[in-house]
Amino acid sequence: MAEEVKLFRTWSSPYALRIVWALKLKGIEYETIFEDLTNKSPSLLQYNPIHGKVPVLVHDGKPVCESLVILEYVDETWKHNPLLPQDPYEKSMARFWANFGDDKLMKSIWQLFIAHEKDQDVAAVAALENLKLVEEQLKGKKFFHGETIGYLDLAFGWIANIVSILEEIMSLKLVDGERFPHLSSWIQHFMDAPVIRDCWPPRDKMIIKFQVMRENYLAPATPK
Ligand SMILES: N[C@@H](CCC(=O)N[C@@H](CS)C(=O)NCC(=O)O)C(=O)O
Repeated sequence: MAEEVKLFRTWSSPYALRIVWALKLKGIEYETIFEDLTNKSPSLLQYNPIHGKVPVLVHDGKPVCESLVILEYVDETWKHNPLLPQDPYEKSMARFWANFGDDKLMKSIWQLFIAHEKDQDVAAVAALENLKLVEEQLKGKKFFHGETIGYLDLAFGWIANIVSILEEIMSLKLVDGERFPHLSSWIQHFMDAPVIRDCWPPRDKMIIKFQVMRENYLAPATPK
């Protein structure tokens, strides 16, 4: 019997995009279920009762939640075109940096994006320091694990897309070729790969979405 693979996602989620790319790189057929996060479907809440978030991958009726966990599940289930390094130390380092990306880097860039003007310089220093750490991981490499796209490229994929969207909205350049030569060249290689390029959400829609989010964060609280 053919396997049943379903992906619950939204059109814009950078976390879900990791799984779209992984399934594409592995050549796995799947069904997409687009969620409206303002009105989550009963299925999403059933499959991810703890967080109620996308992405959720459902494989033959079994749900897997959290994008980095799903990436590992995909890699271990369909072993061709491996995403994670095979060496245990390399693998643990890949997990470490992926967690750093979500826990520290993404948060610091978001803090900068929603900072009021007076707090922007301090927020920028934190974001740039974190970006510098990623830059160092890319020295002498085309992709994070060498010559082909792998787990960490997918985990950091949002940098290639969302950072430039936030930069455009803030009218501020964070990742430039002079300050971040390795990261800039990685972004170019990553964006140029057809498997990646073909899946980007529409940029104009993303700009509007993030603009609205920023305005909502920066709007003064209305008195009660
Ligand atoms: N750590 C989660 C984060 C997923 C996440 O934050 N997804 C957002 C969409 S980008 C979501 O579903 N938000 C709905 C909510 O917070 O209720 C992962 O890696 O999968």
